[in-house]
Amino acid sequence: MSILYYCDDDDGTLLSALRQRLADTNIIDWQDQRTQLPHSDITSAVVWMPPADFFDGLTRLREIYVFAAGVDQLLAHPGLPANATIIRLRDAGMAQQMAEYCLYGVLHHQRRMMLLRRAQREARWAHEIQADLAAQTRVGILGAGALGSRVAERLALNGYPVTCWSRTGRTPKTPGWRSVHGAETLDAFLASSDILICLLPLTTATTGILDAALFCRLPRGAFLINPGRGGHQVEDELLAALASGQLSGAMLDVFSTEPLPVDHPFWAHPAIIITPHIAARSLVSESVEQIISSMEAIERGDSPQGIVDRQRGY
Ligand code: NDP
Ligand code: OXD
Repeated sequence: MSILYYCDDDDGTLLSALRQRLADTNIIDWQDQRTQLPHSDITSAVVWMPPADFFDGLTRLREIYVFAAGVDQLLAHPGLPANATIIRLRDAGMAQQMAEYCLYGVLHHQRRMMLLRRAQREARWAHEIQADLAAQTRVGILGAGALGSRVAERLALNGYPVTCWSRTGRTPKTPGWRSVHGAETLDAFLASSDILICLLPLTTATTGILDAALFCRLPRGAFLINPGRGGHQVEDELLAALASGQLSGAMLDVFSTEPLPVDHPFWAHPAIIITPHIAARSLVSESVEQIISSMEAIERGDSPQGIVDRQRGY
């Protein structure tokens, strides 16, 4: 078996870990110009953001292992072979980091850090700025998957009332948070989200979900945390919601264009915290073990976890 490899931001660590664990397998680095690709031998690929011509000539490709949780970029790839099975990462060390990221954003808003930092810049002793109690700060999470559910668990431990909204629902395994699902629950869910976190995959159903119509269903002054995908947020409608006070602030990790262009209005906005798509990264050893156990499952004729449903888009 030969595996073709391309992971956009790998400094070599992931490739060597894969080669070490799969010592008997020919792992071909797509970027290695010295390699003559024996295209017809390649049945598997490990990828993250593969270039436009990556799939050219891979007529026998059966499985594509994605070194990420989100597969929206891959599903949009014009050369994606129609019949290959796509297997994505599940958690792989990301859930804990995502929980920390979201906890930081929630604390930032609940403890009024934006206002306190502003007062500090003015050398103003702003004793009147008081935080709400965690128990009074309702958090809504769009998505109850590997990441959303772990974020819910973490925030519930910190005393926030948390509700996750998803397509089919999820039974909480720990106390302190609840799960609702379906379009008919969305209005009530949004109306009781003082802080809204988006951890949905980007699909045709979720593109542009963070728009003016959604923002106006949140309580006035709500705070948005989006580590999902840039395609979820309608940027000018987000700016308008901040300008009107419907939203009091936002913490954004993802953008429709990444890196965020230097002249983008988000950079200088006083109520927006920008992070450069670093909320959670896949950890190498967890990811490699997960990819290998998926390969073994397929070899046994079993169905590995993390198979992407192309129709659903995640
Ligand atoms: P999962 O597939 O495990 O979970 C997705 C959740 O979204 C599920 O609860 C699913 O519901 C729900 N969902 C999907 N479509 C809809 C819809 N149309 N309406 C309502 N609910 C919907 O994904 P993960 O938790 O692993 O990851 C979520 C996303 O986080 C990724 O797709 C990626 O975009 C982003 N991400 C960002 C990172 C970063 O560093 N910024 C790092 C990693 C991921 P159901 O289960 O009922 O179908
Ligand atoms: C992912 C990501 O989807 O890093 O894993 O955004």
